[in-house]
Amino acid sequence: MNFITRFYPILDPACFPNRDALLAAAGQLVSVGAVILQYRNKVDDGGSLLAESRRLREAVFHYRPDGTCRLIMNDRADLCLAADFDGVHVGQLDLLPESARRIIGEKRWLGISTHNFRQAAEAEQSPADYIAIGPVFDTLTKSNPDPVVGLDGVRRARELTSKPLVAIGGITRENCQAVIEAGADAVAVISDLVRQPGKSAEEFLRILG
Ligand code: 3NM
Repeated sequence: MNFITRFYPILDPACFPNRDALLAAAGQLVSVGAVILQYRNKVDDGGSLLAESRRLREAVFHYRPDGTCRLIMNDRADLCLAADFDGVHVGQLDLLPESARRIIGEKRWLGISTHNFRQAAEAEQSPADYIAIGPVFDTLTKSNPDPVVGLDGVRRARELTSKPLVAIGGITRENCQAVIEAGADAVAVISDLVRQPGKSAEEFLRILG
């Protein structure tokens, strides 16, 4: 199966000076052609998270009223439903994929983060729709990141799974093509979008084709 796009932007409020900047970034990403967007908020309480998710959804719908940009909630299957997002992405310390699937149902997307081959092999057997592998390169964005897996890690993960494979961690416009060539279906990006989201997204989309 091919992933819907090679470019998977993630918006994390911790990377932006304020919340208006985050919403503006969402609008820019979507208006230049991003068709998936993950909201990753590791700090706020559930109520604030839900309120911001709804604003994010409105901002995205403003540019894509046809709903063709899929919104993915990080970690929280309950908020995925409450905010009417299109899917949830869980980590190794979040709900098990089976539990997340029970909450979100069959139609919404489920992604899972993996950081080594044992986890990737387990994820292959899980109800996840796609598997993320990382960190591919050094990253300053994630606190306590797992050891870097490198391009070799992407290649080995590719051999382990037939599900769509999303690579994450330290991916930039400079190295993204190599990550795709190593076997990833898509690259997930946080920090290389922050300074100029629209311009950066356009460049990713152009490079990745
Ligand atoms: N997850 P940047 S690495 C959110 O290894 C996240 O699963 C990772 O941010 C993993 O593009 C990471 O700024 C951070 O490096 C990605």
